[in-house]
Amino acid sequence: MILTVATTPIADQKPGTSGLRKKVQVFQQAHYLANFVQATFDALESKTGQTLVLGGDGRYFNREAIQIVLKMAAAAGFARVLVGQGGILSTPAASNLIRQNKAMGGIVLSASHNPGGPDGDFGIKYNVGNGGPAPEKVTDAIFANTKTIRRYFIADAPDVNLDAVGTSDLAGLKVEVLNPVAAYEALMRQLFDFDAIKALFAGGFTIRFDAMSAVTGPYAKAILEGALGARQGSVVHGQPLPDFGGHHPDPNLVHCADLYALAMSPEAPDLCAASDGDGDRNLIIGRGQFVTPSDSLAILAANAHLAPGYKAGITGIARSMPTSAAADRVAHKRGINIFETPTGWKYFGNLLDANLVTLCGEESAGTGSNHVREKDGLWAVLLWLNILAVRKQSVQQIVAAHWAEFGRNYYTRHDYEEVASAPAHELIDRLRDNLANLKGRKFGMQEIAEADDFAYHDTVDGSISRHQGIRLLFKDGARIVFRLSGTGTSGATLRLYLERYDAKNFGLDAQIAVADLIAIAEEVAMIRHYTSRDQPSVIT
Ligand code: VG1
Ligand code: CO
Repeated sequence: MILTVATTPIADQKPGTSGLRKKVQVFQQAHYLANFVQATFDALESKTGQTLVLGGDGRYFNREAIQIVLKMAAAAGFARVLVGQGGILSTPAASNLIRQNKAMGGIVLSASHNPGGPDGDFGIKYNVGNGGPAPEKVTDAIFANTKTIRRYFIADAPDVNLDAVGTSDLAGLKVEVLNPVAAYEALMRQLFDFDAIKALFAGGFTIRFDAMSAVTGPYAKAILEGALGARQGSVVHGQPLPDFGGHHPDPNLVHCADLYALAMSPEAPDLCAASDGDGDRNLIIGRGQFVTPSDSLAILAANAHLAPGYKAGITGIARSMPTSAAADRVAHKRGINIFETPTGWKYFGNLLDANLVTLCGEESAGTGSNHVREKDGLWAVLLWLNILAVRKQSVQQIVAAHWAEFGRNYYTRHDYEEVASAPAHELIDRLRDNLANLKGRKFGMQEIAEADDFAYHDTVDGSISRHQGIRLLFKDGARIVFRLSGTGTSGATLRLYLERYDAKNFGLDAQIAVADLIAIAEEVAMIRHYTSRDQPSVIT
């Protein structure tokens, strides 16, 4: 039986760059999740007879949410839902299932790298038929529906058993619970030379992969330890936990401090890696060598042809605007396309679909390719492993050789997390109002050549996305970018991105290399004043 439940619009259900993210308590309010799911279903054309993919990163409230979505999918007329066993699917694995099964779309339950647990965050997003995050046109329609919603539809049926692989019926909906890893592993086998990587491990190569008690554990264990023969125990924190073991599943140098210390120690394995809550981000640290995500994108692009899946070469690279221009140097030298898009994976979808680019990346530890339409943490680790197996060099040697060939883009990001929202917006507004005066301003040896508020013109669909970040572009190619996070769940987070190119000297500490830019950023933006902080909360 299908129930019609009366409801009222619950304010502020605006999907951001990565869907809707809120505190768990917000999602636990009566009708809150159901409102958003109905608003999503109402934004879609005919669902009758269609397939939907469903899964999440296993965080607190995942199982309850899955049951609600299943019963609402039955009420909406979907024919079939593919759901990961235990309600588990990494974001890239969900993207793959949508594509392979020609599903209409998918619902991914995750707040990515945000903490989980009863006091943590929860999130939900809708992905479209190409496997990627819904474009703005769709998220705008969902938001409009959340403003007017008065009812939702839900099947009155018992919960589905999520723990047993198999097919069952839910009020006429076929629910297929499947192994979350199998199809993803098969895809990785097509892209990478598993025999070469196996031989690398057999030869004594060591890895430590920190799954951060999040979704990638089962994937990493099956592929790294199972299929590729990495030593048992190479994957740590491999069991997905609802609260991520109390940790913050963000693979950066702050939340992976232990892994970093190990990588810099005499006991360091050849490769240390980690991924985030939903498995789409990656951290790469070689023995004695941290690889910034921007450099990693450039290095992977320069070497992708060494892996079978990319042996014909890549058509181009896309990077988000705040990501360093290291990838641009590779693209220019190799004569392939390079695109600069706003922050957020959804902007890469059209470029990938049109085959204008093969690889994409963001400075925030996201890298991926045309194999799915999401960033993919484990994929990045496997591509690194394939390259290491072929080149038979260390990570450190590969990075050094890359800088010698292309020069180094010194890069750092400073985050001011959970600051007061109004003054943070004021900081950005003030810069935006001052762009004309900033252009041409001199600071010692430095001069601002261009100052703008980044706008992206999508050449595939013609859409324009404005206000994507304040950019100060200096005469010598250095750059400062200011933007506000779209994924935080309390207050505002100011992100300051700093970059300077050096063709010859590669040995500086990044903070020292951009010290003059840090001072200029403070001078023009009065960060201390507007954030009431005298230093960033996270430096990466
Ligand atoms: C952050 C990152 C951005 C990334 C987004 C989603 O956004 O900066 O690069 O696409 O998170 O990542 P923001 O607006 O907070 O800067 V995640 O791993 O959801 O999946
Ligand atoms: Co993520």
